[in-house]
Amino acid sequence: QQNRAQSVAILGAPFSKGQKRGGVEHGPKAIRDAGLVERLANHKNPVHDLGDLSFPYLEKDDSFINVTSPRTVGRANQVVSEAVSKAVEAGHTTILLGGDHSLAIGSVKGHAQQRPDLCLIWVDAHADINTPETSPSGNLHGQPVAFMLTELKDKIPDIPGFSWMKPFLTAKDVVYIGLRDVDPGEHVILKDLGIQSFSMRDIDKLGIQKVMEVTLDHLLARKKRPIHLSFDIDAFDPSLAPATGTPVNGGLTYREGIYITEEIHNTGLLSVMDLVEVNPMLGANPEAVEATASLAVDVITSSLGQTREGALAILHTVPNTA
Ligand code: NNH
Ligand code: MN
Ligand code: MN
Ligand code: MN
Repeated sequence: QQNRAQSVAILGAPFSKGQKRGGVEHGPKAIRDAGLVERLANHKNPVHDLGDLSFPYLEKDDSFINVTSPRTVGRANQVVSEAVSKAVEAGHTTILLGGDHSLAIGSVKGHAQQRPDLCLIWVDAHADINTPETSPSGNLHGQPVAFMLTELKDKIPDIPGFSWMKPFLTAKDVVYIGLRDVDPGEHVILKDLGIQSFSMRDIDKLGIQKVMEVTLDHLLARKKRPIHLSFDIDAFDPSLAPATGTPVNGGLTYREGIYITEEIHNTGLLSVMDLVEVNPMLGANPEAVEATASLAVDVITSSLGQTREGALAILHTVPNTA
């Protein structure tokens, strides 16, 4: 329960170069406009919105192998890494608002700088563990986990923009939840490395309660340690989260998604969270965008202790009338 008393820091990362669709750089604004800070107003600890990071855009950034914008993505992740590391060092439970999911490279790396024993829960329709060679798209938002894992060190060539980081995480420290669109190369990697993962089929079969029990047991049974939650909004069913770049049918229900974050909150070990891939330019109408951003807010507040029983800050007694 070591993080219970911690303040919260919010970091915006308006960045989109890890994939090719415009608009996801407006994710942080959409999530703030959906009332994130207001909804955390009765959090028991101070909430600091640290504003948006700014990223240098490099004019000349040729593809490497098939990887698009390697230098721009690498440099942005270096900025993210430093900011997350600083926020964690300052004692904040840190929330990174994306932006596309390539930002997780810097976020998890910066977190690991302060908490090398962290574990990673990746909630996503996709496994994001392509290597530059297996990637069907060349988009770095489909590759962040591959950059982190020591086991894949020899599969990742030296890519311009990434010389500042080395792999730092091992496969047994990662659990996936929500998968339903895994590329062929990713499938082999998940199997070879024996990564614990729960696809939507597994959730259908076991139920979300069992999935969370096994997830937390797998990561925490031997030793309590900080949790990094990397939450891609496309884990949800597109009916709930339409404003995202790569929606895939058959995703999490609202209740499954919130159950995941409630269980993570209840460990008291959430240390850093990414909420990524909200793209306000992709909803069919303003309502679709608002629904997606508002869902993102619910996921964050639930991770920070908003309960369906009513409590965020806990009122211990009912106030008397004077
Ligand atoms: N797997 C595909 C790729 O590598 C799609 C990744 N898209 C995501 N990942 N949104 O979460 O490009
Ligand atoms: Mn993702
Ligand atoms: Mn995804
Ligand atoms: Mn609580």
